[in-house]
Amino acid sequence: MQHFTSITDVPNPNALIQRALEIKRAPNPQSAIRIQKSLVLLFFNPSLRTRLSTEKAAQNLGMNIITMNADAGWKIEFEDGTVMDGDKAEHVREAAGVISQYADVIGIRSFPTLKDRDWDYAEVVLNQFKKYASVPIISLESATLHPLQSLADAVTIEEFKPRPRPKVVLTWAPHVRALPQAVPNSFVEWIKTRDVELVVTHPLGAELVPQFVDNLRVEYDQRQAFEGADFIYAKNWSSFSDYGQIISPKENWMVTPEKMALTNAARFMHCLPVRRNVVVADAVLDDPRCLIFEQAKNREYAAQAVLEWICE
Ligand code: SN0
Repeated sequence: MQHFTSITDVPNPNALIQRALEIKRAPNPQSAIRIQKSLVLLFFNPSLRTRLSTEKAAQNLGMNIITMNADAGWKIEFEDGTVMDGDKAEHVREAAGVISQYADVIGIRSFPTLKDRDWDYAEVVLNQFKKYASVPIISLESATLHPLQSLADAVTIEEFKPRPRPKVVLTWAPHVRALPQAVPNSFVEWIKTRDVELVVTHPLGAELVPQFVDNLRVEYDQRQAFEGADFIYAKNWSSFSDYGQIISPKENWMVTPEKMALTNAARFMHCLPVRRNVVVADAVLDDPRCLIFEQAKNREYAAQAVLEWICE
């Protein structure tokens, strides 16, 4: 069965990027595809863009959409072979099996614990749904990846690149809370397949999982990394090695106008939500070169391209 949980599920990522751009150029053609199928979106965590853009994309395709916050249902047991005498009322075998009776496609958002690295990186929630649902699964951000975001980001870079092989810099930025590594893992996984010069910059201790960054240039000096950049993509993530811990470098890693001045008039990108004046200064976000709304808009086309492909 065809799922969408990582770029590795997609035989031709470039075709998906081009299709999203095509939908954007002609969103309502006469021949618009209508898909008479039901999509159930299940959220174990908060969402604004993912929920709205995926619902909108499904509506554009004429799909039937049912969205549910997981905490409105019974608490789900994900381990096989357990004695269910605790607080969890329903096993994922039944939950996934039942949702499959109503859904032709299931979208799931499930953030990491940031406590148990092996459990998080085993993608237990997503994989148990894959195992026990009888329909395709779409990731709405899992413990370790956020492919719908990265597809939209790839679309945005394709759309706004000022030269054939732009320099794209993924920069770690400060935050007050411990955040997942899903967005940076996924960004690297997608963008390293594009024709770009990709540089990752972060302080010591913020190293990403080696499997995603192999062969990539990692720069510990943020200013050096910014030089000549066409895109600055900022994101905080918590430590992978000291798992789930907040990283507090001595230098200030916030993206400022002064740092942006080192770039090749770079376009600023962030997946949102963003903490103003912690991750990035107001002046960078409010600058016309900032692409946050374009990224958010492209989430709709990315989701539509994925739904079309999954429902083929
Ligand atoms: C999530 C993350 O993975 O970092 C979702 C990003 C699309 N972000 C947060 O949880 C931010 C929470 C905060 O308190 O700022």
